[in-house]
Amino acid sequence: MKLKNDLILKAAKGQNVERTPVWLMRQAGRILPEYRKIRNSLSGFKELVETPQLAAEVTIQPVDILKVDAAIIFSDILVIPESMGLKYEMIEKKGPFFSKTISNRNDINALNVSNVEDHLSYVFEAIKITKHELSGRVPLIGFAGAPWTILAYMVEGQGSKTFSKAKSFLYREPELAHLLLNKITEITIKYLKLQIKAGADLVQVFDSWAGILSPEYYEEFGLKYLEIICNSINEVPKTIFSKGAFFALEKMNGLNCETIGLDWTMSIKNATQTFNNKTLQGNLDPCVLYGDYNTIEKKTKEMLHKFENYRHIANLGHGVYPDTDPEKVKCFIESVKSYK
Ligand code: 1CP
Repeated sequence: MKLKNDLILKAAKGQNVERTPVWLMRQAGRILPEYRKIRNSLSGFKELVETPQLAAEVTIQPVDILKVDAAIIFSDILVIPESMGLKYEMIEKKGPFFSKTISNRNDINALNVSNVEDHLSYVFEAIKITKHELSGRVPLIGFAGAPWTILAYMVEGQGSKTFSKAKSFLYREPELAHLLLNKITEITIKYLKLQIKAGADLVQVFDSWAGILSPEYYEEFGLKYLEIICNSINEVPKTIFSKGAFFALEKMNGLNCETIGLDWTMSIKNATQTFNNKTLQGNLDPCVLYGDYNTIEKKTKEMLHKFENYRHIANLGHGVYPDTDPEKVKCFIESVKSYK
């Protein structure tokens, strides 16, 4: 089906656009009362993720309500460890929890990288339904976690401020870490290709914990695998978002991807001088949306001004915080759309 609004695809490919496209990381979720209504009628987050018709419905909500220029499929990066054999629970107000974690070679050998088509069939089904129901209004973004970020959860077993268990695994067992990263990379490539086959128009890889590694370690345990993923996927434009990895931007210029996500700590001036032949995505501080309407409009326009004449997809520098007022989110989106 032909897309009626393909701004984000054009911007990703560096083609001329009549205005900057805009969407928000974590736009499908708790900021919307319409989402909470569906979510509260279910046993939990996982039931929503695993019920394709409902996952499609909450994926489309931000397109209808917020008028963003792209939808992102409602799922989580943690479906990949689960497909490999580590089941996760999503604990209310706390986050993900894995009762089984990875600590030795036997644990890694026991992981399964096949049958992702069956294990995650609910994701592909949700993508097909979403594409059908969007009927070309906006493109659909598929996604996965980056191998390092997925390893971090598989070793740590839950969210953490420092991920010191996961980081210490890299220092204590570098060979096993590479073995695990190779397995995650292999299944992630299959997973992204299946999302594209099901209808994803563009894919984003989230390396949420990139910024806790040293530059040397991020190159060895992070970028190396992002490079393999980028080189293996050529069907649609790819975005790499390495949160906190300001130290790696120069190296990331060499990745075979169209778009690089920037968080709000990264200097736009620095980034526009570092990259060539890439689109940049981001990077308003999510906390700007706690400001009043004038501040949101002013800060958004200042950001757009700094990206002027550069290939750009407007977004926040990380996911929108759950207690953000949807009216403030609309103000951000309107400010991008009305920018001249
Ligand atoms: O109660 C709820 O409804 C659960 C909250 C929630 C939601 C809405 C979680 C738990 N995941 C999601 C959906 C989700 N996760 C999306 C949906 C699409 C969208 O963006 O609108 C996406 C892209 C993700 C990706 C994700 N999950 C990342 C990478 C992006 C990022 O924010 O850095 C990470 C790190 C996760 C793990 C995760 N899932 C949920 C939580 C609370 C966490 C973080 C836990 C931690 O602190 O480590």
